[in-house]
Amino acid sequence: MNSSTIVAMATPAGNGGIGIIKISGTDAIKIVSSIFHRGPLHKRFPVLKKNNCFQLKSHTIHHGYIVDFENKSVIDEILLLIMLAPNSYTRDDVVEIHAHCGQVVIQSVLELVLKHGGRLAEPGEFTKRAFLSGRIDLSQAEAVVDIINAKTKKALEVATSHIKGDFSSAIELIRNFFLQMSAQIEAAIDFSDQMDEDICDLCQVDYFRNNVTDKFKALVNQYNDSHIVRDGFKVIITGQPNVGKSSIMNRMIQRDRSIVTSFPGTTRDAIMETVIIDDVPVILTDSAGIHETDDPVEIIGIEKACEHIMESHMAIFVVDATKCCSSEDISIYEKIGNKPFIMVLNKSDLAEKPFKFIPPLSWNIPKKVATSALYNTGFDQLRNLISGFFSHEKPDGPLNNLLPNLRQKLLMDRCIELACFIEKGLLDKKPFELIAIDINEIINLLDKITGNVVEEDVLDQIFSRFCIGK
Ligand SMILES: Nc1nc2c(ncn2[C@@H]2O[C@H](COP(=O)(O)OP(=O)(O)O)[C@@H](O)[C@H]2O)c(=O)[nH]1
Ligand SMILES: [Mg+2]
Repeated sequence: MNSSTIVAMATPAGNGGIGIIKISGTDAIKIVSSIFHRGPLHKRFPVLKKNNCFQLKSHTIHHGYIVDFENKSVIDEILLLIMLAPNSYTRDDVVEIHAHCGQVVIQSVLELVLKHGGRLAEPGEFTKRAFLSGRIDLSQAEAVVDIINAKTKKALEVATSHIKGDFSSAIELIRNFFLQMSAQIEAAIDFSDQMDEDICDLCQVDYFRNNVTDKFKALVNQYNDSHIVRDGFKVIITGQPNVGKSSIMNRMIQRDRSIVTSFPGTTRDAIMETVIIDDVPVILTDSAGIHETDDPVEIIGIEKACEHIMESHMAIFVVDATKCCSSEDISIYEKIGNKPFIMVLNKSDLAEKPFKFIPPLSWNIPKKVATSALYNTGFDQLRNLISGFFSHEKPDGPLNNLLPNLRQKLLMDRCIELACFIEKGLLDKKPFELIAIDINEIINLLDKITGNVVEEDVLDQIFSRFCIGK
């Protein structure tokens, strides 16, 4: 059991029907016992009485009130859910308080729990406890974030398959293969004088390739082919100030998210929104217009915009169709560098054909489209062009749910390298002692994938992606 008792709001902040406050840890029951009045309150003469929650059975729901007994004040009428260790998400005692969802109510309940010995949970700390208690493995914990973040049905399907443990089982199968192979090799080393080499049947090169190397490769290919289905395709909208970047963003997401004005330099912070195109989450970033400026805030915005260009899969390079290509457009073209991009000639409603904007002959422009963000024209074509960029990265057939995440894929890249070494070692009849070293390293990597062995900083990194209260 964990020593400290953690508390957090498990539902999103804001006003709503119900807000859930989750408490987990050794003192969870003690804490609610000192703040919970069970049952109805007499309307005219309410008698406030602490309830001994240690008597309540696991997995039961109770109606009552959260009360600050010290100040004799009732905070909210609530439902209390009790889930006793070890049959809970964290395997500790867990209590959920279902209160009304208003900022002040939730804040008051949280403060009361903190006053009675709770501590605010870190992001992902409930799931981290579920992992540390052995209830779920690491890839299942990571799938919890994926479920929360899933933007498409397919992404959700992959995440739920991971949480069921399908991915971990696939890894476990390969790990078992190595454990058996390792045992055979140990025996072969120990009894090398008495045993025929062929006794190590798992060491046949073809057998090894089918059961290990090809399986690793299939998983990594699956990542390369399909990860954008889950992780999204990042698109930056860039160009000079006032060309209509924010208007294009708003048209793409079909609502007014970015501020649009006729004043250049309005957008400073990068604004991100996701749209679904052809079942793929496309993460659009509207950024500051790139040009020469002395405004220090704008300069920071422009630096951020350039960083986003680097991080994106592709750029939408917006130019003003009514204007000639300027030295600033040329400098933006250079910043885009080798990234794939679509040239968008915006404000086409104001422009006469042929457009004034003529890109230099030296530019390599694979795709371009004329739009009017004002009159909403050209956007179906723009969406089609974007999807053309990732269609080859999308699986043709149904997506296999065994889709590793980036962390797992990078570990698997190393597994493939080692598996190829082992294959070669087996072919060249290298001493088993040498092969055993690589096998141990692979087992170690597989343990990192599932989280059987994992460093603290990796854990911190994984759980920092969570929201508070999960
Ligand atoms: N006529 C016309 N005006 C546009 C179009 N797109 C944007 N604008 C206007 O151009 C100005 C700058 O737009 P904005 O989206 O803020 O540009 P940004 O600085 O590149 O983000 C605003 O006044 C918009 O209303 C368009 O396609 N046609
Ligand atoms: Mg803007």
